[in-house]
Amino acid sequence: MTENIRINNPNVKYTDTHIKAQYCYHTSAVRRDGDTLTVTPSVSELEFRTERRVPRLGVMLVGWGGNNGTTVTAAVLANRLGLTWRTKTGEQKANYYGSLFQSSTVCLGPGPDGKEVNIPFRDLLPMVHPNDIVFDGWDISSMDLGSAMERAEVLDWSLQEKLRPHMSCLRPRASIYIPEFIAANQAGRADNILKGTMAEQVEQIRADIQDFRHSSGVEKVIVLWTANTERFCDLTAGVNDTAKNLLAAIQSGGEVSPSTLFAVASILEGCAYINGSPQNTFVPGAIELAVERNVFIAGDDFKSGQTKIKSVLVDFLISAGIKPTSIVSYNHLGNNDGMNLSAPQQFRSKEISKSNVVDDMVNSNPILYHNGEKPDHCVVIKYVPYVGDSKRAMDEYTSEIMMGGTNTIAMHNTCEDSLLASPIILDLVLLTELCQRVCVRPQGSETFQSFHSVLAILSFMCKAPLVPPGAPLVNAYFRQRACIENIMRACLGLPPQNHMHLEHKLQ
Ligand code: NAI
Ligand code: DG6
Repeated sequence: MTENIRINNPNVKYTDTHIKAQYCYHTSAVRRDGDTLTVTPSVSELEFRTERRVPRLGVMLVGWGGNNGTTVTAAVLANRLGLTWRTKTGEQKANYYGSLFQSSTVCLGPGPDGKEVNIPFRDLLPMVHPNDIVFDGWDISSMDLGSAMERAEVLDWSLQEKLRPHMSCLRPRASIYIPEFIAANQAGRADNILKGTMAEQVEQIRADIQDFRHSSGVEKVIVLWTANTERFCDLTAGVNDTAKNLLAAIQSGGEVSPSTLFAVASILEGCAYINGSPQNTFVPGAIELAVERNVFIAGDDFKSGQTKIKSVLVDFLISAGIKPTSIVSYNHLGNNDGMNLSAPQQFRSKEISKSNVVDDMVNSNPILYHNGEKPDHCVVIKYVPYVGDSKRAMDEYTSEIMMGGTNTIAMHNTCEDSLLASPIILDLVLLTELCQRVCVRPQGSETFQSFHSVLAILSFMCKAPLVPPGAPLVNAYFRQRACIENIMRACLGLPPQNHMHLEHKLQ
């Protein structure tokens, strides 16, 4: 199902190449004088310009041979080929469930019968279809993607049999391996590694990106890290605090993580770079380099299951005036990610990423939380090989309710981790690609601007969103979703979705 949207408004113009929309952006500024808050609304006239032509998109995955890498590649192939397969409960058809753009809808407004007209999210603006993405990538394990898909134990066997001829011919490129950044238990699969100095390895990654671009005929390349979680990198003045120092550290061999080396190579190639893992890939020098080169970066850490629910549930509780006082989140999983996270430093990266996700909601409610008070928040991850990719997440939310009452919500979630992460990988690259075709002319300016290099609109898909300096960090699920929807609506000159339904509420 695909819908063609046409906006009937003189402020929106369709040329052969662009959608041009005049847009009134309403905001308010608040000032406190003693006990009085003065709110001053303002409107600025912006022009949004969106390129209509959708390019042939290439996506290079770092960690291509892992559970996420193989699963997302297999899922796209299965959808492209329209595959069906037998399971013990009947015939299954390839789909993109879990993808915001492919499988959720947005409301355009009421139709002639007064009923809401909902369309696929992807149809709001011209977007790349995931079936058209060409994949490539790197892995420290040389295993071909057919065998790696089998190693991952995610997809039904009968689907694997259908996919194997298409997957086995795909082989990850050799990658950068610095053993100290990931768990020692990963050493056994590292048989596909680049040699040479750090600077030479970065040059090789750049050469790989160029080779992929030329050999596949894609017009645009986005690079995404879905490799092992690394330990945090030390932030050191003179090493990674500025773009210049970071580039110098790569030449001299200072402490630079593989994920940062990939980020630098991508930025230097003009390719957007997305970090799907929790580590601090985007050291200040990497952010500065991206800003200097006007290249998008985004992260960190896919928000797939337990954290996604947390960003809904805590938002619900706090916005309902209920006070969460303790949040305890257990996970156990048995895939390679779980094995890597069983090492303390790699677990610590994930613990940090999973623990800060309620801060914005807590800080938004000084009626419930005073003087820096926060709920107790505990995150536990255990490696249990038997459950494989079928992660178990158990959460207990305890809250204070009226008059000293206590409300405890306990939840148990079982799910294939990589089947949650794969559609998020697709959404991340598709939205990044769209943002590369959007620019905005601020009121009074002659020139159009692109979004800030730190692409905060991708926060919805990330556990620990990276935002430009000074920008608000939003974790709350529906605010993040509304941000994407309303910015896409702005590109069409449509006002933000307000859910007021005033036309039904008056006499
Ligand atoms: P995985 O362990 O199956 O795959 C990671 C792959 O990266 C492995 O094939 C490994 O050989 C490779 N690798 C390690 N270091 C590398 C390097 N320097 N260069 C190239 N390849 C390298 O893990 P999985 O399950 O695919 O997850 C990938 C990442 O995504 C992990 O960091 C995980 O924490 C993160 N993540 C996963 C989520 C999920 O729901 N599956 C959600 C949020 C984050
Ligand atoms: C266990 O926490 C392993 C992790 O890689 C998670 O599965 C992953 O980060 C997903 O986390 P969440 O909280 O979004 O389900």
